[in-house]
Amino acid sequence: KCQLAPGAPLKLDNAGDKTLHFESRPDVQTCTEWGAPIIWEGMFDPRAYDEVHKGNQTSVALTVFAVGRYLDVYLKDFLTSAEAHFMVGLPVTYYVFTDVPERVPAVTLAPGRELKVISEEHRFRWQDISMMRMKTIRDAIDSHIRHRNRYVFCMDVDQVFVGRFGPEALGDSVALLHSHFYRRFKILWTYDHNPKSRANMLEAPGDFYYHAAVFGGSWQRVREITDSCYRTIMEDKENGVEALWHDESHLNKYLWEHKPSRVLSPEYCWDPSIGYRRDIHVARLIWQEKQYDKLREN
Ligand code: 2GW
Ligand code: MN
Repeated sequence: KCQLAPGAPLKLDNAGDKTLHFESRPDVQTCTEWGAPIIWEGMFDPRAYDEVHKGNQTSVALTVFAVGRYLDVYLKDFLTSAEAHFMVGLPVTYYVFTDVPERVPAVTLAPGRELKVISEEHRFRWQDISMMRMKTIRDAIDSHIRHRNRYVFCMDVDQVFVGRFGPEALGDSVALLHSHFYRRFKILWTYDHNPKSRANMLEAPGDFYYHAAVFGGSWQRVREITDSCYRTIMEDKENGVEALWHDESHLNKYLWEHKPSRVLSPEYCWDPSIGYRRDIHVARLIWQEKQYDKLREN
């Protein structure tokens, strides 16, 4: 629908009196069927985005969970690298949810940036640690985020920033293309197909396979996303089922029913073990290795 010739302006972001253009890229899909831009390196002018959002002092929340051993293994690198690459120059509030607040590492933050530690229980099953993030984020939006931050990003902690992750990624509701599936046939996507689960995609062809390691949007939209996913997760629990990929399955179902306004290319969460891909011009955030021997406690 809006796959344009290279160099043609694709979609406009209005930021106050300034208009920001996207360019298309010939080798990749740069727009969804419903008209949302898919952001790839080369499509935007980073300086223009920085200028507008610094001018507006756009405030961004970044939520991250570091429960149990994940804190010691991943949190420090995540936060340190975020200071170097995530929304640099903008006011950012990190919300760290953990059961071991005393072990949160000291990280030097740039002016205007702050870190809040919020207690989170250590749930017995890791699937619940992951899924119950939806409820915890919803509650934190109500108690803290909506008073401070216009936008929210919710991320896994087992990853590290290695390149710019800037305000070009901000939008009303933002979803990420999963780096393992963006070039693969739909039949390989790991949607849930259990008729008993609220996350099932039996009647839905699906648009993309989104990765739950990064999603975001305005606090209002992220509240809706997390509230809805939490409710469908709880319905599944009452029915004694669990979706194939836990919260990620529920998020994919939600995003089928409520299309994101902006989609991030896999550059925004790349798995380096995939190796070289011609269409990946930059890595911004990369997966860390799983250290299951250290991490799986149950
Ligand atoms: C998770 C799995 C096995 C053992 C421990 C944990 C665990 C996760 C934990 O002990 N402590 C903890 O804080 N977490 C948090 O949950 C942490 O923020 C982590 O990044 C997140 C998701 O777990 P993770 O990163 O091990 O799962 P992935 O990388 O396989 O994630 C995908 O699938 C998940 C559902 O199974 C989620 O949807 C996730 O968003 C996806 O990226
Ligand atoms: Mn992860």
